[in-house]
Amino acid sequence: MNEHPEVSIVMGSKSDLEVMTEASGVLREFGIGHEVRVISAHRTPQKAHEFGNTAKTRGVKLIIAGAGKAAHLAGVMASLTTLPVIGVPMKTSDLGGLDSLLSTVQMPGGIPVATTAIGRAGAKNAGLLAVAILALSNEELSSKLDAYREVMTNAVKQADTEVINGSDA
Ligand code: RP5
Repeated sequence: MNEHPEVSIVMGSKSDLEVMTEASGVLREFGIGHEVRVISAHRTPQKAHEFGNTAKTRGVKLIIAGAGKAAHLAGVMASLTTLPVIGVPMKTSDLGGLDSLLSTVQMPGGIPVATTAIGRAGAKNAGLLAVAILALSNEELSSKLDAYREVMTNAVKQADTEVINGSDA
């Protein structure tokens, strides 16, 4: 948490928190100041409007919004600010997250939401996408992101070597 966060992570319900910690974990790893809030487009609409309207003046540079079912939070945020908004569709018990995905991704022209995959991978990628956007104007962050990618690439190469050598197969 941070008094002057660069990134806002908002979610429609506390039930989204466990998944959304994937995003905050990435931001923490990269040393990016962020805040985490529960604000619902449907259950607390006034709060959502106030939050979206004031994000830019508070110094926030981008918003990550996670929501499930009729997932309008990211779209509502995007309608209230010109900051980049990354939407994370939550997996749901009824429709598996397809409901959240379509509600988040199918924005009308003019109000963009950069939508990630459903659930945990999407939340993690939202964090990484936020890092990539901030890294455009931050060389140190850009180098950290390169190093992060290299570690991941090496892990896959290592796994390939292990499978080729038959140690795990
Ligand atoms: C959405 O409805 C939330 O983002 C959550 O994913 C879903 C269910 O919310 P709860 O009923 O668990 O609070 O607004």
